[in-house]
Amino acid sequence: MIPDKIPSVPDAKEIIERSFKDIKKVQNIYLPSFVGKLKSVSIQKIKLMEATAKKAVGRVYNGFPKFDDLDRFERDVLFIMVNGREYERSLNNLKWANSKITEFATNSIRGIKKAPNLTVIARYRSAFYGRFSSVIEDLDESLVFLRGAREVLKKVPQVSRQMRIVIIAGFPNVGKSSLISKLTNLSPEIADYPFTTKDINVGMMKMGNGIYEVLDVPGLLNRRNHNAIEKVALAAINNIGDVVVCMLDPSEECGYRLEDQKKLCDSIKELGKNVLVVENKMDLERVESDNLKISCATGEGIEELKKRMEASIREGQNKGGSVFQRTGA
Ligand SMILES: Nc1nc2c(ncn2[C@@H]2O[C@H](COP(=O)(O)OP(=O)(O)OP(=O)(O)O)[C@@H](O)[C@H]2O)c(=O)[nH]1
Ligand SMILES: [Mg+2]
Repeated sequence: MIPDKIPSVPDAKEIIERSFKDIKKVQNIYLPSFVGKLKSVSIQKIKLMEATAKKAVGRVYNGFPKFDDLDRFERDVLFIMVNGREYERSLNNLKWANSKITEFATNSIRGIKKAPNLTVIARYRSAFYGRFSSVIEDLDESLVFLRGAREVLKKVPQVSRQMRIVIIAGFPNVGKSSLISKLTNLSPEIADYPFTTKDINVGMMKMGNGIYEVLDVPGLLNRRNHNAIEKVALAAINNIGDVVVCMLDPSEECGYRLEDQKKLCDSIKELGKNVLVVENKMDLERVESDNLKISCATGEGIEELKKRMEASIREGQNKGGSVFQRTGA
Protein backbone atom coordinates (compact mmCIF):
# COMPACT_ATOMS: atom_id res chain seq x y z
CA MET A 1 0.00 0.00 0.00
CA ILE A 2 1.29 3.45 -0.84
CA PRO A 3 1.24 5.75 2.22
CA ASP A 4 -0.98 8.84 2.03
CA LYS A 5 1.94 11.16 2.56
CA ILE A 6 5.35 10.50 1.07
CA PRO A 7 7.96 12.97 2.36
CA SER A 8 9.44 15.56 0.03
CA VAL A 9 12.99 14.79 -1.02
CA PRO A 10 15.83 17.25 -0.41
CA ASP A 11 18.78 17.19 -2.78
CA ALA A 12 22.34 16.41 -1.67
CA LYS A 13 23.33 20.09 -1.56
CA GLU A 14 20.47 20.90 0.81
CA ILE A 15 21.43 18.07 3.20
CA ILE A 16 25.08 19.12 3.23
CA GLU A 17 24.24 22.79 3.77
CA ARG A 18 21.79 21.95 6.55
CA SER A 19 24.36 19.77 8.30
CA PHE A 20 27.13 22.38 8.13
CA LYS A 21 24.73 25.08 9.26
CA ASP A 22 23.76 23.02 12.29
CA ILE A 23 27.32 22.76 13.59
CA LYS A 24 27.49 26.51 14.02
CA LYS A 25 25.20 25.92 17.01
CA VAL A 26 27.98 24.09 18.88
CA GLN A 27 29.01 26.26 21.82
CA ASN A 28 32.60 26.79 22.78
CA ILE A 29 32.97 25.41 26.26
CA TYR A 30 35.52 26.38 28.86
CA LEU A 31 38.23 23.79 29.30
CA PRO A 32 41.71 24.47 30.69
CA SER A 33 43.57 22.94 27.74
CA PHE A 34 43.25 23.91 24.10
CA VAL A 35 43.57 20.27 23.09
CA GLY A 36 40.72 19.21 25.42
CA LYS A 37 38.58 22.06 24.18
CA LEU A 38 39.14 21.32 20.48
CA LYS A 39 38.48 17.62 21.05
CA SER A 40 35.17 18.31 22.75
CA VAL A 41 33.99 20.84 20.14
CA SER A 42 35.08 18.62 17.22
CA ILE A 43 33.31 15.57 18.61
CA GLN A 44 30.12 17.54 19.17
CA LYS A 45 30.23 18.89 15.62
CA ILE A 46 30.74 15.47 14.10
CA LYS A 47 27.92 13.98 16.17
CA LEU A 48 25.61 16.80 15.20
CA MET A 49 26.39 16.49 11.48
CA GLU A 50 25.86 12.75 11.67
CA ALA A 51 22.50 13.22 13.38
CA THR A 52 21.26 15.93 10.99
CA ALA A 53 22.17 14.04 7.83
CA LYS A 54 20.91 10.70 9.09
CA LYS A 55 17.62 12.26 10.08
CA ALA A 56 17.16 13.83 6.63
CA VAL A 57 18.18 10.69 4.73
CA GLY A 58 16.28 8.37 7.11
CA ARG A 59 13.12 10.42 6.72
CA VAL A 60 13.20 9.83 2.97
CA TYR A 61 14.11 6.16 3.37
CA ASN A 62 11.37 5.46 5.90
CA GLY A 63 8.73 7.53 4.10
CA PHE A 64 8.97 5.70 0.77
CA PRO A 65 7.16 2.37 0.44
CA LYS A 66 9.43 -0.63 0.04
CA PHE A 67 8.70 -3.17 -2.67
CA ASP A 68 7.18 -5.63 -0.24
CA ASP A 69 4.73 -2.97 0.94
CA LEU A 70 3.25 -2.61 -2.56
CA ASP A 71 0.55 -4.75 -4.12
CA ARG A 72 0.90 -6.13 -7.64
CA PHE A 73 -0.84 -3.21 -9.28
CA GLU A 74 1.29 -0.62 -7.49
CA ARG A 75 4.45 -2.53 -8.36
CA ASP A 76 3.44 -2.74 -12.01
CA VAL A 77 2.80 1.00 -12.13
CA LEU A 78 6.18 1.66 -10.58
CA PHE A 79 7.91 -0.54 -13.15
CA ILE A 80 6.01 1.05 -16.03
CA MET A 81 6.49 4.65 -14.96
CA VAL A 82 9.85 4.71 -13.27
CA ASN A 83 12.01 1.60 -13.45
CA GLY A 84 11.45 -0.45 -10.34
CA ARG A 85 15.04 -1.71 -10.12
CA GLU A 86 16.34 1.84 -9.97
CA TYR A 87 13.78 2.56 -7.26
CA GLU A 88 15.02 -0.27 -5.10
CA ARG A 89 18.65 0.66 -5.76
CA SER A 90 18.02 4.28 -4.79
CA LEU A 91 16.43 3.30 -1.49
CA ASN A 92 19.30 0.93 -0.75
CA ASN A 93 21.77 3.72 -1.50
CA LEU A 94 20.12 5.86 1.20
CA LYS A 95 20.44 3.06 3.72
CA TRP A 96 24.05 2.48 2.75
CA ALA A 97 24.88 6.20 3.06
CA ASN A 98 23.49 6.34 6.58
CA SER A 99 25.57 3.38 7.69
CA LYS A 100 28.68 4.93 6.08
CA ILE A 101 28.14 8.21 7.88
CA THR A 102 27.92 6.41 11.21
CA GLU A 103 31.06 4.46 10.40
CA PHE A 104 33.02 7.61 9.48
CA ALA A 105 31.73 9.47 12.54
CA THR A 106 32.63 6.63 14.92
CA ASN A 107 36.13 6.26 13.47
CA SER A 108 36.79 9.99 13.44
CA ILE A 109 35.61 10.40 17.04
CA ARG A 110 37.79 7.49 18.13
CA GLY A 111 40.80 9.10 16.41
CA ILE A 112 40.09 12.52 17.91
CA LYS A 113 39.87 11.08 21.42
CA LYS A 114 43.33 9.59 21.04
CA ALA A 115 44.85 12.53 19.15
CA PRO A 116 47.96 13.96 20.83
CA ASN A 117 47.74 17.51 19.49
CA LEU A 118 45.68 20.16 17.69
CA THR A 119 46.99 19.26 14.21
CA VAL A 120 45.90 15.64 14.47
CA ILE A 121 42.48 16.65 15.79
CA ALA A 122 41.99 19.09 12.92
CA ARG A 123 43.09 16.43 10.42
CA TYR A 124 40.51 13.94 11.70
CA ARG A 125 37.81 16.55 11.67
CA SER A 126 38.42 17.76 8.14
CA ALA A 127 38.76 14.18 6.92
CA PHE A 128 35.28 13.54 8.34
CA TYR A 129 33.89 16.66 6.63
CA GLY A 130 35.33 15.50 3.31
CA ARG A 131 34.08 11.93 3.52
CA PHE A 132 30.71 13.04 4.81
CA SER A 133 30.26 15.47 1.91
CA SER A 134 31.28 12.95 -0.71
CA VAL A 135 28.90 10.26 0.59
CA ILE A 136 25.99 12.71 0.51
CA GLU A 137 27.02 14.11 -2.90
CA ASP A 138 27.04 10.57 -4.28
CA LEU A 139 23.44 10.24 -3.12
CA ASP A 140 22.26 13.08 -5.32
CA GLU A 141 21.30 10.89 -8.28
CA SER A 142 19.23 8.60 -6.03
CA LEU A 143 17.55 11.56 -4.34
CA VAL A 144 16.63 13.16 -7.66
CA PHE A 145 15.30 9.81 -8.90
CA LEU A 146 13.17 9.35 -5.79
CA ARG A 147 11.81 12.85 -6.16
CA GLY A 148 10.46 11.84 -9.58
CA ALA A 149 9.19 8.51 -8.22
CA ARG A 150 7.29 10.41 -5.53
CA GLU A 151 5.31 12.28 -8.18
CA VAL A 152 4.40 8.97 -9.83
CA LEU A 153 3.48 7.28 -6.55
CA LYS A 154 1.27 10.21 -5.57
CA LYS A 155 -0.77 9.64 -8.74
CA VAL A 156 -1.32 5.90 -8.31
CA PRO A 157 -5.02 5.62 -7.50
CA GLN A 158 -5.78 4.50 -3.99
CA VAL A 159 -8.04 1.54 -4.43
CA SER A 160 -9.50 -0.33 -1.55
CA ARG A 161 -8.86 -3.93 -0.76
CA GLN A 162 -12.32 -4.33 0.72
CA MET A 163 -14.55 -3.17 -2.11
CA ARG A 164 -15.17 -4.89 -5.43
CA ILE A 165 -13.75 -3.04 -8.38
CA VAL A 166 -15.39 -2.37 -11.73
CA ILE A 167 -13.12 -1.11 -14.49
CA ILE A 168 -14.44 0.73 -17.52
CA ALA A 169 -12.14 0.01 -20.43
CA GLY A 170 -12.25 0.53 -24.15
CA PHE A 171 -10.85 2.48 -27.06
CA PRO A 172 -10.25 6.21 -26.65
CA ASN A 173 -13.22 8.53 -27.02
CA VAL A 174 -15.91 5.82 -26.78
CA GLY A 175 -17.53 7.39 -23.67
CA LYS A 176 -15.82 5.76 -20.66
CA SER A 177 -15.57 8.96 -18.63
CA SER A 178 -19.15 9.80 -19.59
CA LEU A 179 -20.21 6.47 -18.10
CA ILE A 180 -18.31 6.90 -14.81
CA SER A 181 -19.97 10.28 -14.41
CA LYS A 182 -23.34 8.52 -14.75
CA LEU A 183 -22.48 5.74 -12.28
CA THR A 184 -20.67 7.73 -9.58
CA ASN A 185 -20.39 11.22 -8.16
CA LEU A 186 -17.27 11.93 -10.23
CA SER A 187 -17.15 14.59 -12.95
CA PRO A 188 -14.06 13.77 -14.97
CA GLU A 189 -13.06 15.64 -18.07
CA ILE A 190 -15.15 14.58 -21.07
CA ALA A 191 -14.17 15.70 -24.55
CA ASP A 192 -14.70 14.75 -28.16
CA TYR A 193 -11.08 13.82 -28.81
CA PRO A 194 -9.09 10.69 -27.90
CA PHE A 195 -6.82 10.29 -24.87
CA THR A 196 -8.64 12.90 -22.78
CA THR A 197 -8.23 10.75 -19.67
CA LYS A 198 -4.54 10.41 -18.75
CA ASP A 199 -4.81 9.09 -15.21
CA ILE A 200 -7.13 6.62 -13.59
CA ASN A 201 -10.33 8.17 -12.21
CA VAL A 202 -11.77 6.41 -9.17
CA GLY A 203 -15.41 6.82 -8.11
CA MET A 204 -17.79 5.09 -5.72
CA MET A 205 -20.99 3.47 -6.88
CA LYS A 206 -23.86 2.38 -4.67
CA MET A 207 -25.74 -0.58 -6.02
CA GLY A 208 -28.28 -2.61 -4.07
CA ASN A 209 -26.73 -3.21 -0.66
CA GLY A 210 -23.18 -2.81 -1.86
CA ILE A 211 -20.71 -0.02 -2.54
CA TYR A 212 -18.28 -0.61 -5.36
CA GLU A 213 -15.33 1.22 -6.72
CA VAL A 214 -15.48 2.18 -10.37
CA LEU A 215 -12.31 2.99 -12.29
CA ASP A 216 -12.31 4.91 -15.55
CA VAL A 217 -8.99 4.04 -17.15
CA PRO A 218 -7.28 5.81 -20.06
CA GLY A 219 -8.26 4.67 -23.55
CA LEU A 220 -6.53 1.61 -24.96
CA LEU A 221 -5.69 0.78 -28.54
CA ASN A 222 -5.57 -2.73 -29.83
CA ARG A 223 -1.83 -2.80 -30.48
CA ARG A 224 1.22 -4.60 -29.30
CA ASN A 225 3.39 -1.68 -28.21
CA HIS A 226 1.35 0.20 -25.67
CA ASN A 227 2.50 3.55 -24.35
CA ALA A 228 3.01 4.08 -20.61
CA ILE A 229 -0.51 5.42 -20.03
CA GLU A 230 -2.05 2.39 -21.75
CA LYS A 231 0.22 0.07 -19.77
CA VAL A 232 -1.04 1.53 -16.51
CA ALA A 233 -4.63 0.96 -17.68
CA LEU A 234 -3.75 -2.65 -18.51
CA ALA A 235 -2.05 -3.10 -15.14
CA ALA A 236 -5.29 -2.04 -13.45
CA ILE A 237 -7.36 -4.38 -15.61
CA ASN A 238 -4.96 -7.23 -14.97
CA ASN A 239 -4.44 -6.84 -11.25
CA ILE A 240 -7.40 -5.16 -9.63
CA GLY A 241 -10.52 -5.44 -11.78
CA ASP A 242 -13.21 -7.78 -10.49
CA VAL A 243 -15.39 -6.90 -13.47
CA VAL A 244 -14.32 -5.14 -16.65
CA VAL A 245 -16.90 -3.21 -18.62
CA CYS A 246 -15.53 -3.18 -22.14
CA MET A 247 -17.13 -0.31 -24.00
CA LEU A 248 -17.67 -0.21 -27.75
CA ASP A 249 -18.79 2.69 -29.89
CA PRO A 250 -20.61 1.18 -32.91
CA SER A 251 -21.23 4.68 -34.31
CA GLU A 252 -17.46 4.93 -34.76
CA GLU A 253 -17.89 8.59 -33.82
CA CYS A 254 -14.86 7.98 -31.58
CA GLY A 255 -12.70 7.76 -34.69
CA TYR A 256 -11.91 4.03 -34.58
CA ARG A 257 -13.39 1.06 -36.44
CA LEU A 258 -15.79 -1.16 -34.52
CA GLU A 259 -13.93 -4.21 -35.76
CA ASP A 260 -10.72 -3.02 -34.05
CA GLN A 261 -12.58 -2.09 -30.88
CA LYS A 262 -14.02 -5.62 -30.68
CA LYS A 263 -10.54 -7.13 -30.91
CA LEU A 264 -9.55 -5.19 -27.80
CA CYS A 265 -12.52 -6.67 -25.90
CA ASP A 266 -11.45 -10.13 -27.08
CA SER A 267 -7.91 -9.62 -25.79
CA ILE A 268 -9.24 -8.42 -22.42
CA LYS A 269 -11.39 -11.55 -22.25
CA GLU A 270 -8.28 -13.60 -22.95
CA LEU A 271 -6.79 -12.24 -19.72
CA GLY A 272 -9.38 -14.38 -17.96
CA LYS A 273 -11.37 -11.37 -16.77
CA ASN A 274 -15.05 -11.19 -16.07
CA VAL A 275 -15.97 -8.97 -19.04
CA LEU A 276 -19.24 -7.18 -19.78
CA VAL A 277 -19.33 -5.83 -23.31
CA VAL A 278 -21.53 -2.75 -23.75
CA GLU A 279 -22.28 -0.71 -26.82
CA ASN A 280 -22.48 3.01 -26.10
CA LYS A 281 -23.91 5.91 -28.10
CA MET A 282 -27.09 3.95 -28.97
CA ASP A 283 -28.69 7.35 -29.62
CA LEU A 284 -26.43 7.53 -32.69
CA GLU A 285 -26.21 3.93 -33.86
CA ARG A 286 -27.53 0.48 -32.98
CA VAL A 287 -26.05 -2.63 -34.48
CA GLU A 288 -27.38 -6.17 -34.48
CA SER A 289 -25.73 -7.97 -31.52
CA ASP A 290 -26.33 -9.61 -28.15
CA ASN A 291 -24.41 -6.90 -26.31
CA LEU A 292 -26.16 -4.49 -23.97
CA LYS A 293 -26.82 -1.13 -25.62
CA ILE A 294 -26.60 2.10 -23.66
CA SER A 295 -26.40 5.82 -24.20
CA CYS A 296 -24.52 8.03 -21.80
CA ALA A 297 -26.13 10.97 -23.57
CA THR A 298 -29.77 9.95 -22.93
CA GLY A 299 -29.24 7.61 -19.95
CA GLU A 300 -30.90 4.71 -21.76
CA GLY A 301 -29.68 1.27 -20.66
CA ILE A 302 -27.68 2.53 -17.67
CA GLU A 303 -29.98 0.94 -15.06
CA GLU A 304 -29.83 -2.38 -16.90
CA LEU A 305 -26.03 -2.09 -17.01
CA LYS A 306 -25.93 -1.58 -13.23
CA LYS A 307 -27.99 -4.75 -12.74
CA ARG A 308 -25.69 -6.73 -14.98
CA MET A 309 -22.63 -5.37 -13.18
CA GLU A 310 -24.00 -6.47 -9.86
CA ALA A 311 -24.85 -9.93 -11.20
CA SER A 312 -21.37 -10.21 -12.67
CA ILE A 313 -19.75 -9.18 -9.39
CA ARG A 314 -21.84 -11.75 -7.54
CA GLU A 315 -20.88 -14.39 -10.06
CA GLY A 316 -17.19 -13.47 -9.58
CA GLN A 317 -17.59 -13.73 -5.81
CA ASN A 318 -18.97 -17.22 -6.16
CA LYS A 319 -16.06 -18.10 -8.44
CA GLY A 320 -13.44 -17.24 -5.86
CA GLY A 321 -13.51 -13.75 -4.42
CA SER A 322 -11.81 -10.53 -5.40
CA VAL A 323 -8.68 -10.34 -7.47
CA PHE A 324 -6.74 -9.17 -4.42
CA GLN A 325 -7.70 -12.24 -2.45
CA ARG A 326 -7.03 -14.50 -5.42
CA THR A 327 -3.54 -13.13 -6.05
CA GLY A 328 -2.72 -12.74 -2.39
CA ALA A 329 -1.41 -9.22 -3.07
N1 LIG B 1 -24.02 10.98 -28.84
C1 LIG B 1 -23.38 10.47 -27.81
N2 LIG B 1 -22.16 10.97 -27.45
C2 LIG B 1 -21.55 10.45 -26.39
C3 LIG B 1 -22.10 9.40 -25.62
N3 LIG B 1 -21.24 9.09 -24.64
C4 LIG B 1 -20.17 9.91 -24.77
N4 LIG B 1 -20.35 10.74 -25.82
C5 LIG B 1 -19.42 11.74 -26.32
O1 LIG B 1 -18.23 11.08 -26.74
C6 LIG B 1 -17.09 11.91 -26.54
C7 LIG B 1 -16.05 11.14 -25.73
O2 LIG B 1 -16.56 10.91 -24.42
P1 LIG B 1 -15.59 10.61 -23.17
O3 LIG B 1 -16.49 10.20 -22.07
O4 LIG B 1 -14.65 11.72 -22.95
O5 LIG B 1 -14.81 9.35 -23.78
P2 LIG B 1 -13.60 8.51 -23.13
O6 LIG B 1 -13.79 7.10 -23.57
O7 LIG B 1 -13.50 8.76 -21.67
O8 LIG B 1 -12.35 9.13 -23.91
P3 LIG B 1 -10.79 9.07 -23.50
O9 LIG B 1 -10.65 9.56 -22.09
O10 LIG B 1 -10.16 10.00 -24.49
O11 LIG B 1 -10.36 7.66 -23.70
C8 LIG B 1 -17.60 13.17 -25.82
O12 LIG B 1 -17.81 14.17 -26.79
C9 LIG B 1 -18.95 12.71 -25.24
O13 LIG B 1 -19.85 13.77 -25.07
C10 LIG B 1 -23.39 8.89 -26.01
O14 LIG B 1 -23.97 7.98 -25.43
N5 LIG B 1 -23.95 9.49 -27.11
MG1 LIG C 1 -11.97 9.59 -20.60
